[in-house]
Amino acid sequence: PQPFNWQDPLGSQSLLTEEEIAISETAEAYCQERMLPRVLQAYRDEHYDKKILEEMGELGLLGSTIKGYDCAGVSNVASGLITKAVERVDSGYRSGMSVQSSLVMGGIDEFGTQEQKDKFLPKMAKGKLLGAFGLTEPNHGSDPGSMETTAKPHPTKKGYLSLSGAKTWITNSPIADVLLVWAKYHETGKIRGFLVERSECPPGTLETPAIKNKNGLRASLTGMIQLDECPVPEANMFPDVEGLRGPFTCLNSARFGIAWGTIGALEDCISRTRTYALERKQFKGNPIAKYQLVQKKLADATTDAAFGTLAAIQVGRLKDKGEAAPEMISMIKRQNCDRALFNARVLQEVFGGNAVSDEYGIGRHVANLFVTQTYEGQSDIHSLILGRAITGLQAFV
Ligand code: TGC
Ligand code: FAD
Repeated sequence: PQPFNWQDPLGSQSLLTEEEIAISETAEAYCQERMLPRVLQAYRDEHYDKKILEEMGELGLLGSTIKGYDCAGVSNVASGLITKAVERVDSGYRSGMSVQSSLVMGGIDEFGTQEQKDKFLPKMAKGKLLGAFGLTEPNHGSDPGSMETTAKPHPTKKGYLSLSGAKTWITNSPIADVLLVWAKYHETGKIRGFLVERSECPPGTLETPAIKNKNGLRASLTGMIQLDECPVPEANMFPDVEGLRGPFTCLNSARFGIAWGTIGALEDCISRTRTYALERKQFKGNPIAKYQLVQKKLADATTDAAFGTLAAIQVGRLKDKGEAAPEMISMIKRQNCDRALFNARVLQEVFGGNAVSDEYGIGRHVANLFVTQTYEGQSDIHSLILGRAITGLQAFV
């Protein structure tokens, strides 16, 4: 038998192709060598270095599953491995990448016109053009179907629509060049997607103030999108998709990514805790790693990380074949976020008073993982999505 490897307890590596292993190694090396040294200060300063997206673009890590348009066209499992490498460093860095890759580039690739794809995707793949995804509103988070943002004919500009409304808690909005805004279209009252280009918006029609003083995800930028009769060319609307199917299709990919990423964050917590517990001595010079209660915490967390990885690989393989039901993605998003948060909180205890120091990294992951459990569908909402699929009964309303 294989010797037990605490870093890959169930041998998930044996399920990967050579190409996937090579991509994972490239992503892990970049993240550990170039991202990790920056994260502590960035988190303290609530700063997001947008050069990170350019660096990721140079390595072909953005929009990685998209075929053509200077994107790598790799498998969903490979993209999951990239996401895991990034979130091993910080959920905020993964957030910036998820929005760019899954939510905006993914949306354009799936629903955009040929002109929209040609115009935006190659520059976004290189991280030269940054995206944001505006679905959540101040009064409508879990229930985006009730959104109030509207797209009406522009009163003075022919061939333009006028977008009005407010989006909140939007990752990357303060720095985004292209904002994918979901709004209700005047002719049908149905939700449609609009590509709002910051450089084309007259002064006062688009504001994207930052939301400051967050106690999680501080290495990621979050803000609002305020639209006041903002003129957007009709050509910037997604041509065919209407209703919530548009944003939720983008969310299927982003939620899949979070299911991978949170396991990366959890693995980092396990590794940091193991190192600390082997070094820290209490009671007659014993390392605290020798005590049964500490070992149980590591055993629980390592088991959840291993199970979470296998589930994510399985859904990734089905996604490549076009066979992944959205409920499968809800299941792994909910489970991996919940177990990562639960275990990270428990492992934090092993650090004693040092858990309070940001130098140890574990508190940052705990604060971040609370956010991952909340955005892209809070865990209880995913319970209701699963409950509906299991019973056939709708519990939301
Ligand atoms: P419901 O009746 O369930 O569905 C309405 C229409 O949408 C279709 N649909 C889907 N299509 C594709 N994929 C999915 N996963 C889909 N889920 C639903 C559905 O077929 C239907 O289509 P049609 O053609 O019949 O109209 O809609 P509902 O209003 O009852 O939905 C309820 C609920 C709770 C499931 C939904 O609203 C929900 O998931 N709420 C959570 C909201 C959410 O996830 N927001 C995310 C905002 S973006 C974000 O957080 C980014 S963070 C990024 C980062 O920084 O990493
Ligand atoms: P609410 O919908 O008010 O929910 C509050 C609580 O009530 C939750 O626990 C929820 O589960 C529960 N609840 C609600 N309805 C029900 C029900 N029917 N039954 C049982 N429980 C219920 N959004 C974007 O569009 N784009 C982004 O880029 C983006 N980035 C984000 C970045 C950060 C840092 C954060 C914090 C959020 C981001 N969001 C983004 C928004 C995020 O998706 C929402 O916060 C999330 O969907 C929850 O909505 P809400 O905050 O309005 O909570």
